[in-house]
Amino acid sequence: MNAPLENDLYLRALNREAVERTPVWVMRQAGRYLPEYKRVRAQAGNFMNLCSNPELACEVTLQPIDRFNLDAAILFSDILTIPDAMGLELAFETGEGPKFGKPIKTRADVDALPVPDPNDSLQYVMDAVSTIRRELNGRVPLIGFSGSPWTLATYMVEGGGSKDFSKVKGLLFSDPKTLHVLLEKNAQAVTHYLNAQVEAGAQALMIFDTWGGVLSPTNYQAFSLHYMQLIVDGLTRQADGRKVPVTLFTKNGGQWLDLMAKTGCDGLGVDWTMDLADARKRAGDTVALQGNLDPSVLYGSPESIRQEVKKVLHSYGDAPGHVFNLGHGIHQFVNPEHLTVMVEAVREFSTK
Ligand code: 1CP
Repeated sequence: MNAPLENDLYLRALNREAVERTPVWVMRQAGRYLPEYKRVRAQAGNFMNLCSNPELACEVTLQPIDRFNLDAAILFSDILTIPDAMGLELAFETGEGPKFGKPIKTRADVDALPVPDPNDSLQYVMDAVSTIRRELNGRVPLIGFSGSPWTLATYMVEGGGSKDFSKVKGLLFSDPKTLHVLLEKNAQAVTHYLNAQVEAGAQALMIFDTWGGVLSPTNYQAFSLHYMQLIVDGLTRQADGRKVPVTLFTKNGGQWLDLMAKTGCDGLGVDWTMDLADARKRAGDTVALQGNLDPSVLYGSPESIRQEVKKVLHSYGDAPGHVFNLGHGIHQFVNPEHLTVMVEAVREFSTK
């Protein structure tokens, strides 16, 4: 039996219920800007060892909760665990981004891809989820996550990170049918994976569509949003007698918040390129909004961080349904004490 939840501000805000203060967590809150993370990462030897060791993954998940008293924990893992489980051979070289030993090159590669059973080749992720949930002991809810089918496909086809997405866009415009087959498999894999995370103890879900914003409007709908819709339709939305809220985040997707809200998700992540008042107008009133401080604000002085936090809270206003976050992941070179300033400012300025 898991302990009852002591702090459910995050879940209530996603449900657009009134809250005493605005909950706050940070994308990439566990990571290289924290000296305590770097120590555990060095102990693990490499990034995948860290992800696949439930005790170490649990330890780094809890580090930012202990240090900053955040209102939600996020599973320490990566979106690229799924393509790795499909056989693409993920590796993280030191100082470099992710690389696949066997990227997708041909239609035959796509046809040969298995849809992984999450309780087999991804069992290590589920073990991390259940370990973290137990160790959290009800302090704050645990967010499970995955990449969107399109964002996963960009890495699978490019073979790693990319600036121009030439290979995956080349495929989109030369052989869209093959890309659709790949996206369909990714959508199935993500749906099973997220449902298994809920089964293992995740209390909320987030889908990262980091690269949806590089698509044209019609292609965004056909190649990214459509597949996120399939996932939302297939997710377990209730666990332990509580709703399991789902948040969708398309970076650079502000212009599509209305379409994203129509998927039936509970929350939308907003990056810093759109004001939250405008985001609310566009998204309508059926979803909560998460965001959206520019991550670079944390390079500024404590006083300017406080002012910028105030602006974000003010742009959202007094209505319920706001989860404070950065507009994208925290940068590697940020001083962790500046994050303390941010979190304390959110508490101070949003307390009712
Ligand atoms: O060497 C290291 O320690 C690796 C750095 C690192 C970390 C800390 C990577 C490699 N992944 C992670 C953890 C991670 N990744 C989390 C953990 C939980 C938390 O937020 O604290 C999450 C949610 C992710 C998700 C992720 N991975 C995304 C989507 C969110 C986003 O930031 O846009 C993406 C695009 C990735 C791919 C990835 N993994 C790692 C890197 C450096 C990258 C980006 C590669 C690129 O440049 O495209």
